[in-house]
Amino acid sequence: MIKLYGASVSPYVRKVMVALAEKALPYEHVPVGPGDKSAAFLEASPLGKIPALSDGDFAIADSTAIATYLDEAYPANRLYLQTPKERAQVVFFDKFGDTLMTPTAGRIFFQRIGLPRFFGGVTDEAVVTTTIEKDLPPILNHLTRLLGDKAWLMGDRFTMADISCVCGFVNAKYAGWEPDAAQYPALTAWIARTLARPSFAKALAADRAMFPGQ
Ligand SMILES: N[C@@H](CCC(=O)N[C@@H](CS)C(=O)NCC(=O)O)C(=O)O
Repeated sequence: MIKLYGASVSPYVRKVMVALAEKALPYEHVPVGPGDKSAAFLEASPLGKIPALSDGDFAIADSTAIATYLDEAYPANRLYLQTPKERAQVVFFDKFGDTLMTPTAGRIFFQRIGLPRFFGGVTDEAVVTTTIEKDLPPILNHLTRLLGDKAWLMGDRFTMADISCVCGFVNAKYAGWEPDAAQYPALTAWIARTLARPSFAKALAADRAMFPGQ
């Protein structure tokens, strides 16, 4: 049985939850936080980061390492696609999501929710304002250009590109920010299309205890 370690509110854990659902793979969810000291988690994630996954005697951490493992081990409904060019493009978007979109939008969540709720800190709205007004627009504009008028980032195929890039928007929405629909009509329609998939609906349902009513 596949075991996924990590709290669902992490965008990187969410990414794996959505991938598992898209591939219709049954799994046990172990909702530990980063730094959990249980032996099974530390074996899968020696640095204590979430997500981590075990599948029988195999264990691995990092959302992309996990997702690429799942895509190779369980090839039905490929999320990274297969031709060299398509795969490279999905990996590009996956990294774009993980290293740019998610961490930048994540600053809003960290300032408004993570810091006060989990670290006893005080929100710095100046950081939130800079993130929204200065840091996010170039990323959103770039993503808008890359999306064009396609249904999904890779055209007519829903892939890890969409999953990875949309995961970061979710936490920002929990913290009260989402891109303006009038300014970014194609982008916001694509986010809504992505979030409407049963795989995302299932992953977001796991967050309800923390964010009731969202
Ligand atoms: N590149 C990693 C990032 C994972 C990550 O940074 N997870 C955060 C939670 S959202 C974490 O575990 N932070 C604790 C730490 O960095 O020690 C992935 O894609 O899985």
